[in-house]
Amino acid sequence: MFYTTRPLLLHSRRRLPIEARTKLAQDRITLFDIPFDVPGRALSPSVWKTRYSLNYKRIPFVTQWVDLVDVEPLCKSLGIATLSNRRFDNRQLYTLPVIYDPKSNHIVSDSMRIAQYLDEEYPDPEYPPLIKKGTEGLTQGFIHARELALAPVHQFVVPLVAQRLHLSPRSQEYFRRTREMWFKVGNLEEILPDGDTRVVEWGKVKAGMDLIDSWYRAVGGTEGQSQQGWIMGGQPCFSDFNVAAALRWMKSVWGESSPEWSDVKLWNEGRWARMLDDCKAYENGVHL
Ligand SMILES: N[C@@H](CCC(=O)N[C@@H](CS)C(=O)NCC(=O)O)C(=O)O
Repeated sequence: MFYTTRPLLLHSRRRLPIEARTKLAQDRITLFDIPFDVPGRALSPSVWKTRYSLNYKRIPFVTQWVDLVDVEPLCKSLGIATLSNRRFDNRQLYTLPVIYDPKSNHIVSDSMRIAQYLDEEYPDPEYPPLIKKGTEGLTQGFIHARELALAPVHQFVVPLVAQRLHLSPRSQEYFRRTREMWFKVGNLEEILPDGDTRVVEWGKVKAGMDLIDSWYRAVGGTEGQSQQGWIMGGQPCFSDFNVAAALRWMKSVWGESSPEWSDVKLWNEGRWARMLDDCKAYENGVHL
């Protein structure tokens, strides 16, 4: 793998040993991401949370592409893991995003911890905050509730990732095998609902989006009719990027003119299409 193999330490933030530093850019942050065959290569929803975060704060970074199947060895070699108890096959699941920041010589994993790290190291007012001080717990609660609300969409997206988006052959095999284990099916296509089940399950996706929409409508007043696009009011924050990253993933995998996206973009008075449009401003990086 990239770096010397060290004993596994489960940290979500640590200083990088000296011998590993020389292999990474020293003039800007490195963001580790998984390459897919989509324009721009970046598709992973969790890594998009960090892309949006870095771009929103206008912090320059470079992407280091890591095959999906190499995420675990990379993280082990860096001595970094997400502190989640998510497991596959009784094993710790190693995930991206991970960043390396030469400014502090820290390596940080997990999109929420990265956002907190960026706010500490690149503070307000020079850099806009991702998570306002004092709202860390609320943000974590929002993210958890958002994940539960959108859980029904996975069955409509994950099989299509395997069918349409080509990873390297090793990663393609890994993606199918791990997701079949995750959903407890022999073949990933089994989870894609059809017929009457599809109607019922699609209704659950709509109910999830309606629930999230109700949180946005509550912003800024008691009327429940707010048209403001961001959950904290005037400016976007990490919670918004969490929603936008999920939407972006759905739209990229289904395709702009798919029946699925054609539905979603009309739901909730077009809120979701508008949100993705507004987030376009944070899609491209800052170049030195
Ligand atoms: N809570 C984590 C979740 C990260 C996550 O699930 N990342 C996926 C990519 S979207 C991953 O790296 N999966 C590795 C694998 O499936 O082996 C975060 O937001 O950082």
